[in-house]
Amino acid sequence: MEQTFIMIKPDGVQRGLVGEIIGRFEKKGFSLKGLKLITVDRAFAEKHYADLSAKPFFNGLVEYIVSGPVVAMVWEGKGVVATGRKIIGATNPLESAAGTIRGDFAIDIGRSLVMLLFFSSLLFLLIAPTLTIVLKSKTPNLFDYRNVIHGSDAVESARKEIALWFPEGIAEWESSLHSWIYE
Ligand code: DAT
Ligand code: MG
Repeated sequence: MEQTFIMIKPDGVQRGLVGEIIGRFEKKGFSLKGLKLITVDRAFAEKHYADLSAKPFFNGLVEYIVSGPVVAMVWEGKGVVATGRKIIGATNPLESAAGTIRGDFAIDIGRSLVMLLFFSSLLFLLIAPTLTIVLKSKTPNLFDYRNVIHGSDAVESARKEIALWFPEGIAEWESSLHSWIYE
């Protein structure tokens, strides 16, 4: 049976959305196979997001993920990777549909304000880089989305992420509701 890695990000934990988010996956019929509250360090967050290391928002993203505890989970079920992404919603909280987790609970895209500041300061070419560095160190949250939750984007990345986050392995059990959910 397919598995996916789902992580409630620090803003989701701080905002008390853990129960709500777990409830959505549970009610859909997926099975919880791994669960822990964990604060990761920079090296670990960089490893998790290694594919995005060249992106301009990478540093802000890493800062965000290490800024507080996250809830790491493994969910199992038929098509759980793709369906999990649908339950989560689009990456940009301004575009995620109502009814999805991001669509219902996230707003901020942050970056636009920084881009505005950056381009207006292009006029002052010399101070722009300094300004960006200062701004970045003072307000890392302006550089990436506050979008509450992460979900693997493919079966293969799910496998890698589960191995990274749960080196100790995950629970082996089957829900007794199985025959009520699958034909
Ligand atoms: P997703 O989390 O939907 O899989 P992703 O893997 O492309 O999206 O990016 C990982 C995270 O990085 C995403 O949840 C929020 C942040 N991010 C992505 N694109 C961004 C952008 N254009 N500006 C700021 N943050 C971004
Ligand atoms: Mg992704």
